Amino acid sequence: MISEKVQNVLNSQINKEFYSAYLYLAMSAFFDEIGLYGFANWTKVQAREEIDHGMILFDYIIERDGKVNLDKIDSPERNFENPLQVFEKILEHEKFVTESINCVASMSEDECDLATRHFINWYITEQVEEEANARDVITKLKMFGDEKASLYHLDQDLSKREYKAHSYK
Ligand code: OFO
Repeated sequence: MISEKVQNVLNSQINKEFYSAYLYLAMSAFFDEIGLYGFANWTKVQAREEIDHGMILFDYIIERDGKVNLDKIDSPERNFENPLQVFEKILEHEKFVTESINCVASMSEDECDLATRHFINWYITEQVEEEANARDVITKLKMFGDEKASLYHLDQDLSKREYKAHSYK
């Protein structure tokens, strides 16, 4: 059994993960519209990973005999300008998610819920990777400036990302 406080932060985290999926899908649609199909692929794969993140939390709450509460998912932003601006938004969003995950960790400590504290470590590690991935693309985009050939090559690179189902066990 989990405490109500831990249950609430876990449910709220499910909502954030599904919102993340929506946000990445909106970004993917934008990249598709402007013909950057590799960027569209990368963000679409990320959206699928975000759904996995939400589902892992969903399964965990049930495993701990808690109650899943699914809240409404906000509409994602859709006014995007260019790849650099999108990836800066990604980094900003992932930093926000990292803070939220850290709050789940500290709440589970406050509630002496060591199982949740252990469970959430998977997300803590995942967030380090997600922020680093966004930062990596930002660095490259800043380096290229308006150089179309380099953007084309980066697009080719991002088209190689493949979806692999995430699981924490
Ligand atoms: Fe689920 O990590 Fe991104 O948002």
